[in-house]
Amino acid sequence: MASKPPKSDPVQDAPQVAGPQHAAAGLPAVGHTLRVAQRQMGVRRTALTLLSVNQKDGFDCPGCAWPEPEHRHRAEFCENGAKAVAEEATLRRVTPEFFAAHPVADLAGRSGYWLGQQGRLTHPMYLPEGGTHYEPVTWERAFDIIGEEIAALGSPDEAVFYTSGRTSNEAAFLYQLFARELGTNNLPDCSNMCHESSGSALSETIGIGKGSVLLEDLYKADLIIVAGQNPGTNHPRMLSALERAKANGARIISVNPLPEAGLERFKNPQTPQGMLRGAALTDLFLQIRIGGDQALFRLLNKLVLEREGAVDEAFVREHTHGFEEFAEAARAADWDETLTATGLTREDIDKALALVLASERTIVCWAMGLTQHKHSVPTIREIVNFLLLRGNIGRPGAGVCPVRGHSNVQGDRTMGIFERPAPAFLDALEREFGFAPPREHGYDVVRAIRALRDGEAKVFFAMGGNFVSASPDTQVTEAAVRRARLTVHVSTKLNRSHVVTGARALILPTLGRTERDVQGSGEQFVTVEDSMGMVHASRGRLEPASGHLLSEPAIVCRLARRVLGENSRTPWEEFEKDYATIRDRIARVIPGFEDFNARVTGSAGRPGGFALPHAPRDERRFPTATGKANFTAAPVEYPELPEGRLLLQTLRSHDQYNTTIYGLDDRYRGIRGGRRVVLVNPEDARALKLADGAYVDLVGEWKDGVERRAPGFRVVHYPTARGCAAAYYPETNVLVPLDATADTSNTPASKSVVVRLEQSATD
Ligand SMILES: Nc1nc2c(c(=O)[nH]1)N[C@H]1C(S)=C(S)[C@@H](COP(=O)(O)OP(=O)(O)OC[C@H]3O[C@@H](n4cnc5c(=O)[nH]c(N)nc54)[C@H](O)[C@@H]3O)O[C@H]1N2
Ligand SMILES: Nc1nc2c(c(=O)[nH]1)N[C@H]1C(S)=C(S)[C@@H](COP(=O)(O)OP(=O)(O)OC[C@H]3O[C@@H](n4cnc5c(=O)[nH]c(N)nc54)[C@H](O)[C@@H]3O)O[C@H]1N2
Ligand SMILES: [Mo]
Repeated sequence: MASKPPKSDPVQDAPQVAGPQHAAAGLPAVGHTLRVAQRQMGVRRTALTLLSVNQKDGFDCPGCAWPEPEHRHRAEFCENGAKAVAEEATLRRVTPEFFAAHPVADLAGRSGYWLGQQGRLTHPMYLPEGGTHYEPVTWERAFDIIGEEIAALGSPDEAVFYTSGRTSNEAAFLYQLFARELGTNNLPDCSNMCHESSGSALSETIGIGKGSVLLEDLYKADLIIVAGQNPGTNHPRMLSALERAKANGARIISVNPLPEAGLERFKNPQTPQGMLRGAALTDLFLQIRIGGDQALFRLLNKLVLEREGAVDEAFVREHTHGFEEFAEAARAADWDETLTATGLTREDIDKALALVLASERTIVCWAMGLTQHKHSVPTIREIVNFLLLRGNIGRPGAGVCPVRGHSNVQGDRTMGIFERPAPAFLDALEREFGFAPPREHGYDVVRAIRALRDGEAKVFFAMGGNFVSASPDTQVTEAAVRRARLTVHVSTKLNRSHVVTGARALILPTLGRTERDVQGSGEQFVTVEDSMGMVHASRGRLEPASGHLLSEPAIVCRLARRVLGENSRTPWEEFEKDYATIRDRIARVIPGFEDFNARVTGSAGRPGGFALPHAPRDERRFPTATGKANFTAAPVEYPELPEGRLLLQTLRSHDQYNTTIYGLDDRYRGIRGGRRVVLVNPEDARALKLADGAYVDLVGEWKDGVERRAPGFRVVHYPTARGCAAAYYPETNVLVPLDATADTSNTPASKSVVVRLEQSATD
């Protein structure tokens, strides 16, 4: 039996602390997985559901974007994938009766955890202007309301269309087509807060904003550097790949302010010996200060340049541009400055250098620890410099590996979810659909919030996600969203964005990945693209959570018909009926998708999907402005820390999926029963006179002089790098200033927030 959702809230946030663990996965993870899943789904549904995750005839795991190995285990899922599935396949329901019993004002006082635990949304719901409760509404009336508000806008650019990264390729393609036929490029997405810095840095330097390695490259690498990533929690299946790479002789360096259990040792739950002993993964742990990575790679580059014969000169000559300028900047790198910026020792860096020089095939993997700083783009460019120097792009076992978050965030971008679309993409849309797409760039996430705040955007529509909680500067963002005329959320589960609304609001409940999707032409499947550019099908098997749900493609088609009417020549009705007709159009618009339907269903030979082309990886061709891979030479930056302050990173616990909180434990970090904790190095804590267990307010300090405060965090003495602190997102998003973003990519700098810790009034 599935259990009932929690009644009480706020839940007792009383963290208990036991100190960090040194290994991830293994037996406790298996037991934990089954317990969590059964609580939401009951025993039978748990077994049925978990067995079809990531199988060739099953659905793509909504957990993360890590690719599926070719030889899949019968249970190709991980603890956290199972939790993501259980959240969606839960038997709990949020019905019209629930909304009748809970005024919106009451729901706005609940925690995100409580809201999410209530279950799946079952009916379209409407909050009229001045209303106190959401009321059930028909789909037709819902589309009419959106149509009315869009018609009342002064310009289509007063509407914003956000996307989270779970949306399928088919739905994403239709959604951007709809927005552009309406006349706007206002298509912000979660990527703006996530890997935008990777995309910006890579497009400029190698000519394509995606990673250049496939799974088999990891198995061939000599050296894998994992920087700013916590795969034990966020990409658990990556640990199996790292384990296999190690067995083949790879060495692993992890670069992180925190010792993360998953990277230390991995107990593979799919092998008996793995369960018992596990494999040590990290050979060298560089406990870096937050934001020190650019300085580290710059110095490594200098040291490689100084070493006779270490540079791949033929590659540099033939395939790159800008070497001289870069080399000059790198030679000027300064040891002392690097040691200050990184907090590392000379010995650490010498050891790293030895591993770098011993490796013929090097891969660098990274995630949010590198992308969410002011100087993220130059940091990632420096990693590209590092790889180019020794010819480590465009050959087996080597390359750049930004590890994506949401399971289809990369695919959504490929489908055109982007506020700054390439002219060639718009030309292709124009040819195929016979309309003139808008050419002016639209709003990204931060710009969309400013536009809402300033009254320049009035309709906010979200395809999934939890915009209000995921975005920075919570108070500013909430006030901005409340100024909208209309907010609309296509969602599976209740979240805070449904209760912080515009004058009018709609919740449109949709099918999840796990559910059967039947349309006019029969049962449908959708497609997704993983972090390594592999495209494959995803087909749900479960009965939908309610008979009133529409699929995401169906919602877009009906919305487009209602809003665009006679102005659109696009066959929306046909698209809704048969998703294969959407894929036929994708095949004609987006390079790499030729013969899409045949290749993804396997009738053209290889079953289980295909790899998108990647010129640098496949042919060492770099489609940049110079036609070569570009070395770059930005000045080294690192965060400045005033006396008595700490640099706070806002990160994920083991029991959450972004703003979805599964539970209150962070097992690998030894924290249980609460989320309001701040991890502080014991030396720093001593200097600040903060005992373990003391309660503090985190107070943000930024150049705008505005005080941003997150009250009531328990201090945990924890072995993080000196001067650094860590606390969970989204509770700490109140501290991230809207305007504190990465240069070029405009990604909120949510991993380097200067804070002071003040004793809580209640302490
Ligand atoms: N279970 C689960 N899986 C997920 C998610 C989830 O919330 N839960 N989220 C998904 C999404 S959308 C994403 S983007 C990914 C996120 O995956 P991660 O990027 O692994 O997620 P974070 O928890 O933000 O962890 C950031 C890591 O970077 C380190 N770090 C912080 N600052 C620095 C720095 O300056 N330098 C270096 N070298 N390291 C630093 C932190 O200590 C931490 O280990 O995971 C995806 N998968
Ligand atoms: N401070 C700080 N802020 C951050 C980050 C950080 O590290 N620190 N990380 C950033 C990152 S990397 C990201 S990616 C963003 C995440 O930002 P979002 O993607 O906006 O947030 P999520 O929490 O993943 O969205 C969860 C909601 O998605 C809905 N949902 C789930 N599945 C489906 C589905 O199949 N279809 C539809 N339509 N809806 C569905 C559910 O209603 C659920 O409540 O947050 C960013 N914000
Ligand atoms: Mo993300």
